[in-house]
Amino acid sequence: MTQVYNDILASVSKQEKLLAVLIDPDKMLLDKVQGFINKVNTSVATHIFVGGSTVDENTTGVLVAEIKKYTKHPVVLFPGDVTQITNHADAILFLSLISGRNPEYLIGKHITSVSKLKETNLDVISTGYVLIENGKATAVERVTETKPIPRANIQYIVDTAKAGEFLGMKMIYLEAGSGAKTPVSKEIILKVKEALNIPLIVGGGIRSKEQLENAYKAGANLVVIGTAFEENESFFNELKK
Ligand code: 1GP
Repeated sequence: MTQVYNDILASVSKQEKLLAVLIDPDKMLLDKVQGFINKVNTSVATHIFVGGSTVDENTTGVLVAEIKKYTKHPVVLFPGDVTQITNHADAILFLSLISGRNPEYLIGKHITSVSKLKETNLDVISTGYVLIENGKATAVERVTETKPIPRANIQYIVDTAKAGEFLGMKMIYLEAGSGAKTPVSKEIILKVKEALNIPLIVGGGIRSKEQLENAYKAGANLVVIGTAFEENESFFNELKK
């Protein structure tokens, strides 16, 4: 099943802007799902990502099944851990944390996940995950015990992303971290996009329409927003179709 990735490629070739709403299973109550997803459906969002750095086992499957009842948008797992794999979703970002040097998050957990993935029909999308310093420590740093790349080190960020592409990864995700004070800068997005021939995802700390537009203008193909919707669902009104 490669439908989700092929659809992303098709959208990118038509220069369509993609937006994923990120739902953290630990923060979304099941009885709130229908109302929340209705708002997603009437907004410009195109994808729903589900995942978090720390999630209780078995929570993700139940949540994704509930989400799927109310939307036709592709639901993509953005897993912090192997326990978040569920066949109720359409695809999974098979993330390798290429900004870090922790072998568990470069290849270890991937091997552990294979027996589970073989039992699913998920579109497995190899994605180079690049954590960029944003001024405060993030959950990703804490959980993975890795350091982000300093934001001033633009050439190193570009080379890291390009190395991911050369390794055969299908997308690159520039991550400032959930709830980041400052999103990934326009300059970083611009330089990385210039170097890449694969779709570019950008997320972390995007809380306004202006920041969203800035990310697209700089070259992001798909933007991920979580906290802004969690904290204030009226943000959906600004992003109505
Ligand atoms: C986090 O990039 C995502 O992994 C989204 O971040 O919660 O800050 O929108 P926010």
